[in-house]
Amino acid sequence: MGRFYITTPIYYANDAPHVGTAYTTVNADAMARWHRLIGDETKFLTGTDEHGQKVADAAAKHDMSPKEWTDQKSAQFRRAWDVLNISYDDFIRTTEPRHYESVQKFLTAIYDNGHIYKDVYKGLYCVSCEDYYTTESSVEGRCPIHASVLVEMEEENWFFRLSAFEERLTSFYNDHPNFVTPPTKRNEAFSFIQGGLRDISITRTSISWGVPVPWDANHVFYVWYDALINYLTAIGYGRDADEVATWWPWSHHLVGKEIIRFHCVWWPAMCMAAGLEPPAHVQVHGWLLLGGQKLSKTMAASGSVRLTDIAPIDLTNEFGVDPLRYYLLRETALGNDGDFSHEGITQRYNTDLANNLGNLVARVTTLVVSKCGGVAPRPRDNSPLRPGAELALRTAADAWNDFSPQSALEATWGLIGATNAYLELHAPWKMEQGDELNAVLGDALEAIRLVALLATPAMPEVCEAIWQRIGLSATPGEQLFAVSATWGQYPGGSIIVKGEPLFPRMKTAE
Ligand code: ME8
Repeated sequence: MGRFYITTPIYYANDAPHVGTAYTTVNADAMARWHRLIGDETKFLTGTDEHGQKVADAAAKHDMSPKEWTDQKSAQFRRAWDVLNISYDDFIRTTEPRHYESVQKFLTAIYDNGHIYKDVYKGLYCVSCEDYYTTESSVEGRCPIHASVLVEMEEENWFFRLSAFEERLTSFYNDHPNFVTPPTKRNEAFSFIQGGLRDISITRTSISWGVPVPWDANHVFYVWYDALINYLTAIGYGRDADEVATWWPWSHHLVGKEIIRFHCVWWPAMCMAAGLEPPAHVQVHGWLLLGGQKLSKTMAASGSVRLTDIAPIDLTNEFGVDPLRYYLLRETALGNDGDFSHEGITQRYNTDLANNLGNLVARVTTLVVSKCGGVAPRPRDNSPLRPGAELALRTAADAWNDFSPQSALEATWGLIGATNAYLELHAPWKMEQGDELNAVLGDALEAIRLVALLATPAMPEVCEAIWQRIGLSATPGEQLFAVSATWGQYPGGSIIVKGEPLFPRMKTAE
């Protein structure tokens, strides 16, 4: 047992939560839940990024002050994450006093260490990225990510001497081969460093919506510079050195692939410059892309066509919270791009949830009611299902530990498939009452108990409901995995009542 500090990017408070931001947040939540299950002391941080020109522009467009606007927007994020059953321990807003204090102390440390100087900056700026581009890195004067026209900017700014950290970053990457995962994304980050680093401007005079620079009243910090520090604010940087020492060595940042440079190059260099170790690990994920598939009726009715227009809440209304969480975790390996579609969710729902999991639970509980008088039998120590279940437990646990929810769920569904096949083989529905029938059903009940334990980080409510269905009064998410994940603990003897289907089948989209 150890510690685990997991963070999501803090989302810009200029927009509403959407499927993309839900994807990251659900993945981080499943990781946090897994680590709590294995007994790690866990801290899960998410929040909103509330400074910068993009947010100031959005507020102005809505005739609001930036503060009013971000109050409203951050509340919207909290609501969405509450609906998705996100178990965050802290929700940070970069407009909070605690953040101002940490940012000012952190950047003053870098300044005092001689890594910040003043110069004039001239360049092409993308407001959506809140980042500068060079003529070479732009695409005919447009942003390579947003395709928007870049704006020529010239400012006197404070600069961070990033170029001075090339060698230290190179050694750091060589000494910490798993600093960034998956390896393809690590190589991408490393090639940024090998390509040569330029100093970066870290303050602005053109806007006032930001954290004031303590040593120069005319400047505010550039939004990315203040934003990255949120990961330290939340563990007390500048206020509680013990808390920083408790959590920082166990830090894991989960981020989308478009912000690799900030998290895997700038951020470790900033930490080094401030006299701190870089974070322990950055896990990069790919993008969900909206394929050319038909949209659901809800989506069509709201006129949505872009992924960033799809509200997670519309999807939970249609599919339920846990099925959406399952789809987001199961469909795409973390690190790859994935396709998001209404058909995809419907298919996962009908196949994996209704046919495989739902059907298994329904079959077994119905048989216990009809053939065993509702009294659950016990599993056998030497059950033929046991070796497969033990393998699934090991494989899924390794995958969860390895930030691979897709593989963890694949292994879990492997056990569901094996249990359904075991039932087909023995056909308990044709058996008379007696030891053989009890043995088959007891084994299947134990497999169901273990499946729900393994799937609880992904589907906490459904898994709790499954344990109730099989007569267990405890909650799978509150167990200690090492204690609960051994074959044969299903006690038997409980009274089982047949319930409503866990996953009523969905109609496929016409
Ligand atoms: O970048 N697929 O905030 P942001 C998967 N404030 N993930 C997606 C996605 C998609 N189509 N679209 C967005 C910022 N995301 C900064 C971060 S951190 C110190 C500051 C997710 O609101 C993904 O995690 O633009 C991506 O990195 C994040 O949303 C960007 O959110």
